[in-house]
Amino acid sequence: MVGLKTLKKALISGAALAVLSISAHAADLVLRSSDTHPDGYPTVEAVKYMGKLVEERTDGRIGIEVFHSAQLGEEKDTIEQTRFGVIDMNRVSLGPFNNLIEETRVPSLPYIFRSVEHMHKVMDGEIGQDILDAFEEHGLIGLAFYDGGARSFYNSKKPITSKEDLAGMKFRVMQSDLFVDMVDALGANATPMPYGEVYSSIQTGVIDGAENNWPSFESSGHYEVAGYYTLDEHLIVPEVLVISKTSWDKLSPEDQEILRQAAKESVPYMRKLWAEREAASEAKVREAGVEIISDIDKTPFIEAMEPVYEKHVTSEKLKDLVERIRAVE
Ligand code: GTR
Repeated sequence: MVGLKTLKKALISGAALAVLSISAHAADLVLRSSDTHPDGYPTVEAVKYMGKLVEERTDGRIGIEVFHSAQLGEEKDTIEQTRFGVIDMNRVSLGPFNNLIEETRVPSLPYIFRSVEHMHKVMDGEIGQDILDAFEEHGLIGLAFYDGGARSFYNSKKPITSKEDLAGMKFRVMQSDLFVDMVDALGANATPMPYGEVYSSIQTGVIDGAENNWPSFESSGHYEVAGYYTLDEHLIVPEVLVISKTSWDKLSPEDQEILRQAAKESVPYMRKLWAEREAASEAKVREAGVEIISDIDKTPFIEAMEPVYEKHVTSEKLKDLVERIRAVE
């Protein structure tokens, strides 16, 4: 259910959008797409690339404008707005979908993927398609999965070299019950909060740290306030590009196909940018003097996740998805 507050917010942003969208694009129909990341980030560039393809293939009838840097709001709010057609498109992590779409919980499970390559194989195949299909009954069409690398813990207090070191520490997680339980199971305390509040929360000591991949750790500036990064790689959560079903249903089947195809073609482009950005971000963070702890035994972390799987893999459908993912070589 959408609360009144959410609706009001959506309407206000809608009005702001109407003004914002009288902009650079000459296309007859400009689809507005949200992203929390700054301009130049691989996800932002990939959606721009998709827009270029769409514009070319529709002879300029349809374009995409990316509103980066959370200009349209934080992920949880923009997801609601996309569901109600106030925002046309959205590039988000699967995390904030976990409470809404149960299928998204499975690829968000800690240590479900053995590697990024394993994640690619799963999400590029039939399982990925099944998960994309699950968005439709929630007012969204899933277009493509992007990469979000591997997420690890960082903090402002001390080097974490084992699971025991996490005891009692306070970490921000994305707004998903699954991630709250993940951090709790490791003996730490989880604080779900929007991405945009993390920097100041670490700086003022409201939390000790957070967890993310190299590019986000770097681009958000969190590394400036959290000098210890432990590569436990507990999550390899894919990111997703969705379009509002309201916007989708207004398109002809031919144009829908053009969008689907362009989204698909933006994936290898995104992955190339991602690999470059990962390396560049790591270099920048290391140069800034952040202490990187890479020699860490992941086994106790993996073992601690058993109750998290028990609690969140609740239906036969989800159990089946877990098994299918594990069976992918
Ligand atoms: C990033 C991800 C964002 C957002 C952010 C977060 O890695 O790309 O979509 O989910 O993490 O932690 O909120």
